[in-house]
Amino acid sequence: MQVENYKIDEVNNTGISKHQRQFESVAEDIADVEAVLKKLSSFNIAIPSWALGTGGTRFGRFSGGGEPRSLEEKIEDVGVIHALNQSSNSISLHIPWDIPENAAAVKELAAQYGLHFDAVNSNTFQDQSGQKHSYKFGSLHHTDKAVRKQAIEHNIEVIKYGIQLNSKALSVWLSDGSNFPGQLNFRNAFQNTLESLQEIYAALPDDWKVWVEYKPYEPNFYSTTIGDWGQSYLLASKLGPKAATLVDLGHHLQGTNIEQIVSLLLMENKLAGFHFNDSKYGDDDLTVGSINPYQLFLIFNELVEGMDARGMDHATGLGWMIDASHNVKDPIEDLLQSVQAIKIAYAQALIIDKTALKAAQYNNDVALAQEILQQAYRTDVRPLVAEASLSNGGALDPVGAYRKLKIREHLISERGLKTVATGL
Ligand SMILES: [Mn+2]
Repeated sequence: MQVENYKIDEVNNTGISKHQRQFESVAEDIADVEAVLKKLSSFNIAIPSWALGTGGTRFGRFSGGGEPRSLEEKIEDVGVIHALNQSSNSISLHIPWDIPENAAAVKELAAQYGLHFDAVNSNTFQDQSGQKHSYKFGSLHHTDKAVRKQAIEHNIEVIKYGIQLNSKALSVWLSDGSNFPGQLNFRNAFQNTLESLQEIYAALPDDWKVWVEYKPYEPNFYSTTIGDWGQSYLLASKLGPKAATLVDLGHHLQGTNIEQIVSLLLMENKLAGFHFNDSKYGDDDLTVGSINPYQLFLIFNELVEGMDARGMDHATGLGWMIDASHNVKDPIEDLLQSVQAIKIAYAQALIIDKTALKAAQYNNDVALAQEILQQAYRTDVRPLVAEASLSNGGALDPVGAYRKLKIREHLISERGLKTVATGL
């Protein structure tokens, strides 16, 4: 379904005077509000193809109605999200869950919704039917060259799909690791991973990147071969300039200072981008900003500061993507909430008084530095985000508009109550 502009306008009109009051009140105190709005308007976050269905856990899956049954319907759902928030103009495909059988048609369909294709994601953490070798004991790090070769060839095949879709990056996450001490020779496992990635790297087009994701544990519980940013950075450095480290917010042990990691990777030009989600305990894949929005803000503070220091375009300088999936919300509402949370954190980071913060840091005025950061964090920037959305033709309140326009009800009437999307 296509969400017509006039319908969004109708919903916006019911809240426009309240919005204008709130916007003027917050805009008054912001030095260059036009510059902030411009940055917010051009900021987009990619939607992964696997997040459009209700996620499962290892205990079960409770599908909602009207879930997309095909890649085409997933594109349609991202189209709905983008129409409402004007901030989700790309989709990230996971191969083999979403193979574009007819790339030209898929690209054309996406373009009708104003969408393009973000990074493509490979999968060597599951066995697929008909696959010759098993990934039970790993893929790119495997002791058996034949298994590594199969995993390398899969990644090269994913690049080929991506080329047809005008993607520009391959995102690699490996579950390779060990469950018990003694199971693995760490150096061999790392060396095998490096050599495998070198073969994949050699197949990258000139204008492509490979993003190396890390994760401390799960599904392996003793060691993970790319377990932290140091291991990812080491691989990315050895691979070359087209390789960089991908930070997934949920892939850290509790208490890890993610903003410091981000700051240093950015300084070294080795930060590929983000997989946004939130977590309470581990890789919980909860809605962005639902548990720890302050951490998200502190990360965006480092991102804005670090990108400005390098003269980078905030919108295009790094890869921005949501990587969340859970089992209780309507996936479209969840994604709309996640994108809003990201834009709120970004807006808060944009309005930090950076000159004053620098001076406070230089003078070791610890209390003042905290005051400056929290002044921005405690500002209700939602009217700024809404104004940016409005100026692009989006909804003032995307979740509210989604409900008022009864979009899920439409999708259920088109697709049925009992549909299950491919994915986790
Ligand atoms: Mn991820």
